[in-house]
Amino acid sequence: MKLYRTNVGCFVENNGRSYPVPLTSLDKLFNLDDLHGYLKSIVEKSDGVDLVVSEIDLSTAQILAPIENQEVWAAGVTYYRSRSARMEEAKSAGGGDFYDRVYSAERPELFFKATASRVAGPGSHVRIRSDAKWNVPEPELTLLINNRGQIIGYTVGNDMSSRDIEGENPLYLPQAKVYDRSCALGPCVLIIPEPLPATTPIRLEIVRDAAPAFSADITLAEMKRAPATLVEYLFRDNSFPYGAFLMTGTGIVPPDSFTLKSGDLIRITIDPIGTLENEVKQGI
Ligand code: DO4
Ligand code: MG
Repeated sequence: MKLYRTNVGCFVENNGRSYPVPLTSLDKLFNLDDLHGYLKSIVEKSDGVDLVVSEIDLSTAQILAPIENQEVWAAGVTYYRSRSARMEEAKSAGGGDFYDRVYSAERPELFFKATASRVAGPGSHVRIRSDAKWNVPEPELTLLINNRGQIIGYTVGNDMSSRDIEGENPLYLPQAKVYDRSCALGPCVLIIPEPLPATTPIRLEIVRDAAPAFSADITLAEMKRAPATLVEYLFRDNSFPYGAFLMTGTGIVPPDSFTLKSGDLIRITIDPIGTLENEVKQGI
């Protein structure tokens, strides 16, 4: 079941039909005892009944990022490709070794990524920071976790990153990662009681001047760490009264010669969830 946040309230979509959700606060929805059961009951109550056709429906609404008061955190170096790319970019700063060590350490890399005000929704724009020259999107499966530390859903995330700033000195990571519109989430949250299969593909496409500029795929099977372990570390001695989003790291890094430009279109698809599409802007 897919949960959408829109400019006219929340909707649940199931088998191609959408239904308004009476409880419209995500902060409340995410902490329900059984969100999946609640959404299922909305679908079941409405199915087979002649619905009063509402003027408001999902097809005409503006879809927003599925976030209210949740913090967004991110895991890093959870795929071998990310470890190698970071080691290369930090070599001249002498910091490459850290990435190799964190890849195999028991404790994962976790960092603060965004608050709702810094998150772009589907169809809106993400930003490149004005003082960065080498920038990439990072397509990441993103977990939705309730205030009890349970994974209750999944969305598509883009952890926009400035590789030149991050590579200059690992201590610059927060500046490379956290700025206005450095994060995109959406288009919905897939609320399912069971984990996504390891065969789930993540696809990144970058379109420049209406032509493909880069594309790649990976599956969750290549992730080094289990989502539940990442969540366990995030929630250790840390409370999230409204729940949290946790981006699980990127397994796709474009070649070192590639940098994003204003006007590029980033498309990230995780099949059971959907496609998150954002245009890139710099200096706006
Ligand atoms: O260690 C720096 C950030 C890593 C990251 O964001 C990722 O692997 O996705
Ligand atoms: Mg990342």
